[in-house]
Amino acid sequence: MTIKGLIFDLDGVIVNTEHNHFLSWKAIADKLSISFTERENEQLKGISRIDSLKVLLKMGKVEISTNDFDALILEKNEHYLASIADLSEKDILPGVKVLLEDAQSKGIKMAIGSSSKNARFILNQLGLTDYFEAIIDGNGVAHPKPHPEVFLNAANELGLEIANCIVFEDAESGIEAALKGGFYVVAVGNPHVADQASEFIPSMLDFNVEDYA
Ligand code: B16
Ligand code: MG
Repeated sequence: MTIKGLIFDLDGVIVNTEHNHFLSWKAIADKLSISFTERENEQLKGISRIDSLKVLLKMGKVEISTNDFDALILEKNEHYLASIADLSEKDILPGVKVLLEDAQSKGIKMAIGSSSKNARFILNQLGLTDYFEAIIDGNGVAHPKPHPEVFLNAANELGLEIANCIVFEDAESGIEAALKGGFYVVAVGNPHVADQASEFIPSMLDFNVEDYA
């Protein structure tokens, strides 16, 4: 396998904002009296904001009006944005910065493939934007994960074949998306999805780009 490109999911792979997403959805769930724990949150990881609320409502068998749906979507994002307002370089997950530096020095191209509409804000806060030649996020795809569009667009923008790219993911929906797209997928950090990917590593510290050269 000759690696020419690395495509990174954002939340849960580059930065632990998945926990912030969970707490924001938990606040909405509590408001709707829906029982919601980290276990149920696994189903929301990686999917879009709108799809997440649909799944949450289904879990609680709750029906609401379109106006209330839109208001909750806004409320969730305001809660989430307030919780990540102070995000900075110190929040980058272990091993990520070293890998980005290493890959860049070897001429390996890098992209972001995220469902988040806040991806560019987060990357700026972390000071990582310039490492990525392509940033495909929730604002740029018609079909969110588990559809492979986000990763296919990323490979396309990098000008690379799918067979020469590795996707890093932490969520079931993202792994499904990458596999559907024909990518080699490394699951990072989330043991719940370890057996669904091509390979599992506990953290980015365990990934060595030389192993794939
Ligand atoms: P936003 P990723 C995903 O990001 C998160 O995993 C998921 O929990 C979130 O609902 C989704 O982005 C949408 O995020 O509300 O910020 O647009 O893991 O694909 O980087
Ligand atoms: Mg993720």
